[in-house]
Amino acid sequence: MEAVLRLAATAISDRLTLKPQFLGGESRLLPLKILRYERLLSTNTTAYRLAEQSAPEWTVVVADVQTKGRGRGGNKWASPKGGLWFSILLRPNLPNPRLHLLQFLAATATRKAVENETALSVMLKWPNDLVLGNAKLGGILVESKTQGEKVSFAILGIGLNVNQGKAQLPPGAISMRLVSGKQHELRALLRAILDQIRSSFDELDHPSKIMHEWWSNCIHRPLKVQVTLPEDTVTGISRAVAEDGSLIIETDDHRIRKVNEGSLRILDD
Ligand code: BT5
Repeated sequence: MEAVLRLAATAISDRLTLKPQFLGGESRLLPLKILRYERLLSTNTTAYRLAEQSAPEWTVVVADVQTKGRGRGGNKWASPKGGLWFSILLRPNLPNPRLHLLQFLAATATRKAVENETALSVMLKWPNDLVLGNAKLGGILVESKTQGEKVSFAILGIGLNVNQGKAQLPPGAISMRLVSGKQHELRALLRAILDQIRSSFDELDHPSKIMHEWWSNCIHRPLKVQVTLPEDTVTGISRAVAEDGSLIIETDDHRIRKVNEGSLRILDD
């Protein structure tokens, strides 16, 4: 870890985003610091470490390759060259129970940015997937440190398969290049996603708007799904997402179940 952190990072831009943000009534550009590394264990780990060392909000850590990229609950995240792997350090003014909103906001922002940049139609799958066709294009991992009732900082990690070939993708995954037939520019994509996240950031004050927008682009709305929980499996029609981020499923015997974790599989075609 130490060795990785000692690798020189290249600041590719201090002020990448062009949209002015309002802060304390004064319109000004919040600086965005992007640190690019050739190789890291995980951009989330490095961003977390920087947050603990008081790095400012909107520090972005990008790596060409992650050797220990991770997903939820200890899942591995394959991160070879050709994908976009990055983490944003945020200090949102959020109570802990609202932290999930970041993930849903980021999914919508990423979906829009990818669509604008590439014309590919990306859909969302509960809870944290970006999908293209019916394969996984990317995922989001939010990690955080809390202080009392509040989020002290959050690390918003986003991984997207961009230019990898089939051999570099795990089963069930897809890259943009495999669908578009084109090589995509990672830097332009990163810029578009960061811009989109920054311009929608104020929506954190409007949970229903975030969840509504996410649900409008959900691929299993309303399809038959199976959610595997640590000690249970729930099967039924996915009917909605609640404001607390959980998925509402109508089971075969017409009962309503609310699930707030687990892996989802779509059963309908
Ligand atoms: C996720 O986890 O989907 C969140 C992935 C977040 C990755 C980013 S990259 C930047 C930042 N730094 C990190 O270390 N992480 C974040 P989850 O829902 O748990 O899905 C993980 C599962 O997706 C794995 O168990 C595999 O089945 C599958 N998978 C692994 N690598 C993949 C890839 N490159 N593309 C598509 N699916 C993959």
